[in-house]
Formats: sequence, C-alpha cells, structure tokens
Amino acid sequence: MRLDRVEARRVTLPLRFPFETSFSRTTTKQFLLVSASADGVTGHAECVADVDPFYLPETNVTALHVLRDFLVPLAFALDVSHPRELLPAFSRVRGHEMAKAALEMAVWELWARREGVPLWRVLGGRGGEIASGVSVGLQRDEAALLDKVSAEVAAGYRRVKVKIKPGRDVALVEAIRGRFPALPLMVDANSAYTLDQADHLKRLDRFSLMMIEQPLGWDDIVDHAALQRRLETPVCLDESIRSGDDARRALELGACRIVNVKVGRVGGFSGAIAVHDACRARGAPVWCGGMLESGIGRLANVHLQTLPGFTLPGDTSASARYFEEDLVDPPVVVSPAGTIAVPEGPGIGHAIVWPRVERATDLHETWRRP
Ligand code: OSB
Ligand code: MG
Repeated sequence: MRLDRVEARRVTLPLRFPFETSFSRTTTKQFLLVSASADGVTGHAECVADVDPFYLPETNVTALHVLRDFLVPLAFALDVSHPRELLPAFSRVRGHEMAKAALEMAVWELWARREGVPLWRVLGGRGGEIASGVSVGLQRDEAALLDKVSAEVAAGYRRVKVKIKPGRDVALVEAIRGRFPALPLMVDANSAYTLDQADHLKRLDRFSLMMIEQPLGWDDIVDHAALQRRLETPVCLDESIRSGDDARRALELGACRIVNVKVGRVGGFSGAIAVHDACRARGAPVWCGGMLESGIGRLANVHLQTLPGFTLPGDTSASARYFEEDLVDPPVVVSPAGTIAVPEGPGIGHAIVWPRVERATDLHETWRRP
C-alpha cells in the first residue's frame, strides 16, 4: 500500500472545565488531526502535542513542521505492507514521538478501515469493554477536590487519580483517604519534585496508594530508581517512557514498578505495543494514560486497552467530562459500572462529525505523494 495523501488540520475545542496540573492550566484543547489516505480510504488520528512544551518538548508547531518536512516524505517513500513498518521508517528522525505517532496511528486506522474491522482487531486486542478511571486536576481547595472525587466515585469510575504538587499533596490525599478508605486511589506529580524531597514523598506511603506517577524529572530514570528503593508506594513512570526500550530499561533499573503508556508519547501503536510487551514480559502492570483527547484519540486509547497486559483501569473517561460536544458520534460514554464499551465498527468505530471538525479547524494542510 502506498499513501497518496496526508492532511493535517489544527483543531481547537473549548474544555468544559479548566484542567490544572503541576505544570499548567489548560482551558482549551488544541491539537492536530492527521489523516492518511490510500486507494480511496482514509484513516484519522489525533496528535497529543499541545500549544506549549510544558509536559514534553513537542508542540503543535513542531509537530506540524516535523510532519510536513520529514515524516510525511518518509511515509510517501514507503510501500507499506503493515503499519508496524512506519515507526522504524521514521528512525532517522530523533525524538518527535508525538508527530510520529499521529501519522503512524492514522495509518493503523486506515489499515483497519481497509480491512473493514475495528482497530482492536488489527492491534491484537479483543472486543467487550474496558475498565475506566479518571484523572482529577488540581482544584481550588480541599473541599472542591472532595466534591469532585465524590462525583467521580458516584459516577462509577473504577479508580481515581489526583494531581499533586509541592504544598498540595499529603493533606489532600489524607482528606480523600479519610472520606474513601477503600477507593483505588493514586497521585500524579508530573515531575514536580526532586530526589531531595524523598522524605516528604515517603509520607504518602501510609495511604495505600496504588502508585505515585512521575514524581521526579521528566527525562530521569536514575533518581526515580533511588526514590523507588525508599518508597513502599509503587512508582509509575509517564513522561520518562518514550519507547519500549525505555520501559525495559526503567523496569530493569527499578525506576518504576508500573508503566503509564500513552500511544502519542511512544511513537504510535507499535511503540505502545512494545511498551506493553516489555511490561508484560516482566510482570509489571501497564495502563493507558490520556491527554485530554477528543473522541478520536480517546477511542484509539479504548482499542489499545483491550490488549491483555492492561490489567489496571486507565485515564480514559467519558467525553462529557471534557467537551460539551465531542467530534465523534456517539461520544465516549461510561456505564454506571465504570466501563466503556469497545466499538465493533471499522477503525475507531464511531463516526467523526465532519461539520463539527471543520467548524473547529483554523488551519488545514494537504500533502500529496509526488
Ligand atoms: O500526566 O497524565 C498526565 C493530561 C495532560 C497532560 C498530562 C497528563 C494528563 C492527565 C489527564 O492526567 C488524563 C486525561 O483525562 O486525558
Ligand atoms: Mg501523568
């Protein structure tokens, strides 16, 4: 299969509520929607880069540049016999995993549509349902956080993750634990601490947290290994894992016991499968993170989570927690039992509502195979 056209649209969607982490406060979601076409069939994927480089180094501007000037030409030169060939074909381009993932995922989605099967089938997953968890951002105060967590528990979510940062950590976790003694609960620091705060982080050990996610540097595994030796709470890495090899190295070094995989952070589905396999081979749980995706990226995450190593609920929650009106119909919904149904239609399996996409698009580039 030869790609004959690739497009990128820049899409902006208002968020229903601001999402605050240790590194920023997001009020609107802006992303590149990448589409790849061959022989009259088109696949679509969402790039997880943001307007700023505060989570990881890429931005929507760097992703558009790297796609246009490097990745799309490499993809046009390829005669694709399977989507897993894309990531190795991109290897001369160092880093830029989010840009790589967007194009690679669009080709997987195209592949599934050509075959007329749901994405999970080409990924090697299964149908049925997945368990759903939520990520709760930093709130105004403790009362607001408790209200938010209560609402998510009442909605049926199977586990709750709360964002922390220095000054807004131990007391908040203590308050949540006081109210919900048995709740599967975890925290995510997005690199807000340093190893010299290990004694402070150790105070979280008494709250039976499932894990603490990415407490230290975004590109570190050595300090995380030192921290993990001192904590009973499992460390989970997010930002630090950008490939299957990164997952292998982190687990072998003892830098974490659990891995968060985001397809967009590891170069696409083949990278995500490599992370999944590296964890599974070592008996380490892996779960699927999120990047406030619209339904297009959200559904890609649903399909990925049907692989057998996903033994913990991830961060894939209902569209309605983020968007008044999602770009897919039906939107992603969560049952009162805290599950999401795995789509059975071709590709991502829900229809993309193109008039909504076009209304939210302020830039559209099309590249054709020379
Ligand atoms: O660290 O997991 C993270 C959102 C944006 C950037 C980083 C992270 C997150 C989330 C939200 O935690 C997960 C979601 O609901 O999509
Ligand atoms: Mg995280």
